[in-house]
Amino acid sequence: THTQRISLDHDFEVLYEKACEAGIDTAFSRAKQTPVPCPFGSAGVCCRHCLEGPCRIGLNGKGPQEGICGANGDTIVARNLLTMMIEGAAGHAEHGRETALALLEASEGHSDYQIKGVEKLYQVAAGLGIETNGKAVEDIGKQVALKALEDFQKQAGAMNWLTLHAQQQSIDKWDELGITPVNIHLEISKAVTRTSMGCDADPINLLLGCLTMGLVDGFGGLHLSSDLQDILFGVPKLVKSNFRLGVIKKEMVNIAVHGHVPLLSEKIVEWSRKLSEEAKAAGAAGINVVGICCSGNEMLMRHGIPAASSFSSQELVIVTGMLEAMIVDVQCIMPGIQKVAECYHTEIITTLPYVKIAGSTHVNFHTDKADKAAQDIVRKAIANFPKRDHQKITSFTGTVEAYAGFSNEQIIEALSALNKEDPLKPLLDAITSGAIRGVAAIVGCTNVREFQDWGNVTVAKELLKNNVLVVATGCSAHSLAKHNLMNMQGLEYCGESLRGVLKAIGQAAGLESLPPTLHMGSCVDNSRPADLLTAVANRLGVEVKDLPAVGSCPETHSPKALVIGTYFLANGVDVHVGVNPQVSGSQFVTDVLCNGAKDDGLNLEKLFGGKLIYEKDPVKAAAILLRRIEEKRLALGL
Ligand code: BF8
Ligand code: SF4
Repeated sequence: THTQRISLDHDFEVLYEKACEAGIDTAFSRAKQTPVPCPFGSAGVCCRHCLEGPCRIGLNGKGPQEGICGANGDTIVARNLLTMMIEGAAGHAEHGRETALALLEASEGHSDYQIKGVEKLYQVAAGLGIETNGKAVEDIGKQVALKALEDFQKQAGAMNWLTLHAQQQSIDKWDELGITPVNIHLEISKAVTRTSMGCDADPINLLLGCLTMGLVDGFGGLHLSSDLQDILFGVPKLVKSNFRLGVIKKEMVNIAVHGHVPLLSEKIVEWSRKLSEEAKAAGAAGINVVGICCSGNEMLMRHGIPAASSFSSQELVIVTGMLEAMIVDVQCIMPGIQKVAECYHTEIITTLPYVKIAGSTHVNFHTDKADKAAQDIVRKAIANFPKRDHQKITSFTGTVEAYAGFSNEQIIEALSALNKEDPLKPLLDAITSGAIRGVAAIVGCTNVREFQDWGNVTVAKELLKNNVLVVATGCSAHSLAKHNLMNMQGLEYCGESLRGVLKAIGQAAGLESLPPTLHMGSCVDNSRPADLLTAVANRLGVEVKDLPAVGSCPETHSPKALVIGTYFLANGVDVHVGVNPQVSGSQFVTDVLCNGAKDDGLNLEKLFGGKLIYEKDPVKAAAILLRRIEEKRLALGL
């Protein structure tokens, strides 16, 4: 029955049952043990910012309406929201900082990495105003890395990466509101201070602080990471690969890469290829790397590595009994993987000094010893191959083909086949003529409490049917790919005029068609749809907020998804979340975030042009998004 189902992906249902029968706990079974989340936390009214508390505001006006210090529900809800924003932005900022350091070290020649994306390097350098004439690549790389690191330490002005990517009208608006970030660490530290006991108690001011975190995340996390990764590893190009559990091969040494920062995964992929003879000597047919979460997306985008799982089913991948090692770096790694791994021969290998799991193997990773670390790890996986328990293996044969690698550079290249001088024109024509009604980015997670893939896939299909161009990133891209929305079979879900446009562009570029949805990468790669929107807006001579464009995160799980959404909100793009954003305890905060421009009082739509839409039902959500797209078309005179 439907209530027992956990995923639209049948393979995971098989594994979930297998785990339950074997008495192995996973997130899905743990979620069933606490069927109802705490109502106070869910409403955002629980405060534990000091030792007089924890305090909580009574729900529906019953019980205490202030904490001991006098903080009311509006303040507590806004402050808790900001705390989530900080957490999300900090993760992406660390990602950016590590990548910047890696670029610096590569440029200085004391690292195992080299600059592969030379063209992107020149482009970013030019945008930053760095003189490139007559300079060596390493020299330019160093200047770019230093500019990036400056965004963690400058004390005045605006972040370099913000000026590099934002529209001037937006910058003016952010300046006027006093929310433009100066440097990433400064803003995170300031935000932590303002959320602490006895500091900011003005809910409006706290919500503006959320928007600053959105900008820190968007520019210091997403754009900075994508740009520098493209410089180090090359800009993604069209690739074809596979999704679903059939990508795990019984005869191979299977290694899963899981997490976010692709520095180590790049080396794992490289050394898996180089050490395949050693795997053969151990009785395997070779080495097979598969992806989980965003490290998976990164390896898919640049190397065509197949993907095994998104966030919510990560533990179940181990239950196949065929995984020799799961290599994790940072973020969205469930601690639960270790206990599941202990029921099999799988070795969990943590790699960062600040992300360890008790009981797991730790191999310390640093850029100057990356080759050595990757070799050690791949050899550990090979050594585990003979330890498999053949009684415990469940293998799958089904895979689903998917196209990926849709960087903006790749999209523009495809469009150039239609119009060499003005590549964006065919896309603009399709939007203005109405063949494409608008653009939607379906982003973010899968969530254990949601029926996996269903929200993501349903929103996508509804939008496609109504001729909206859909791009995807993160775990939602896994959902769409697994259900044929990134291969030609899925074209049947597209409305006729959208299908016509996809075919015209695809065929000019030498394909049968573009796939129904375009995989743009990991979660930090939400910079890519943002850049696409900026390019389209600039070309049309309007602001991003004016475009018929929306973002949707149907199966939200992570604070990172919330802060990415906030970045889009600061740019005036409507953002849908399908999971409770935990602000219902304050009508005031809910109104500011979710009310329309015509409503009384101050709200996001009035200030920026877009609003937060919370709707659990994906069909209803898509209908709201379509309405918003049509409203924006009308305002543009389309
Ligand atoms: O950064 S989509 S569940 S894995 S948070 Fe996490 Fe959400 Fe997946 Fe990638 Ni993004
Ligand atoms: Fe209670 Fe105020 Fe302390 Fe929060 S900061 S726990 S509301 S006393």
